[in-house]
Amino acid sequence: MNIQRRTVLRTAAAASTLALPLRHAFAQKKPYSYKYANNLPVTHPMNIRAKEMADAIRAETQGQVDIQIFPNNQLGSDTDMLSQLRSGGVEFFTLSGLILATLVPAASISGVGFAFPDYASVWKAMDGELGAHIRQQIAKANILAMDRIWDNGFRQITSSSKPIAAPADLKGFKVRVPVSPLWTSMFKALEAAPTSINFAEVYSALQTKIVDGQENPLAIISTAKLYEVQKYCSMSNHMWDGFWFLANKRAWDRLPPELQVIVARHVNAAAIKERADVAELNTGLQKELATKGMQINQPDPAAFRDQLRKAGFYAEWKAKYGDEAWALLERSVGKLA
Ligand code: X2X
Repeated sequence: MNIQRRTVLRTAAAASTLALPLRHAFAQKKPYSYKYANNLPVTHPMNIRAKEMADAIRAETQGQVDIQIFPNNQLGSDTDMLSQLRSGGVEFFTLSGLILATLVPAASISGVGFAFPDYASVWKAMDGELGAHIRQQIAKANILAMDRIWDNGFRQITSSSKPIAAPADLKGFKVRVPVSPLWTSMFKALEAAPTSINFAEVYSALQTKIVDGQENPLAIISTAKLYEVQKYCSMSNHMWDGFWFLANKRAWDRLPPELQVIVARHVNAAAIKERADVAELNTGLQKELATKGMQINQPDPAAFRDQLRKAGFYAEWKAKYGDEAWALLERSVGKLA
């Protein structure tokens, strides 16, 4: 070994010893490496806005909060991800209030069939008293729900066997519903044959004909390519659905208050942008899905709503949620039952 090389090696060794305390200080400046998991394809507006949001948070906190996104059920089904959120295996998770109701029963009230006539009434309720009521109930389960719920959308029924034009078409119809008591109850009241399946399994359940149909907003029917395994799409608008952006409470409390403020601001801002994206997507998607071969029909929602009323659906769920919560819902949408 020549002298020059030895000198270089010695210098390098000295430098790395000196660098140790420095490296430690740097590591302390980036202690919050958090995971955010969700069930949607990367092309869905939720993941597009979430990526921008994570980038903005990283930039504004100078790398102190680094959120890694795990889309598309990479970490498991909604049921798995909910347990991971509770144990701290993931720090953030977006979940439909209706599925969260398996843990926090009050959280499904926003999904009562045909409750919301339009987006104006949705945001009035969810950004107002009804949303605040739900977030309080979620907090009791040691989970923090951020202020602004993200949009999933108004749900439509798809099928591989026939269009759903009237309530009679749902009789005995084998339909996948998410894992949630309200969903099962509603489709039973419509006399369908619902099966609870996590979204992670929906494409293959449709492909292998374990079920004949499912229901989801157009943005999901499109981005999850459900049109490849479904022929008919009935614009039933039978319920509105949204995703609460949830945080593990212990992980959230580890963030210093000034970082919490930054994270919350970006998460809520991303939700507002995502809502606009989904609304815009849904207006153009009927045409696009038709060009992909789907047959789209427009059933009359009144007939389905009457069927739910006759079956005692509204009375049953009003009793479950209680008069107070039901009154909060009716204040935004008018009398339901
Ligand atoms: O599971 C579904 O159908 C989905 C993707 O819409 C929800 O997360 C509720």
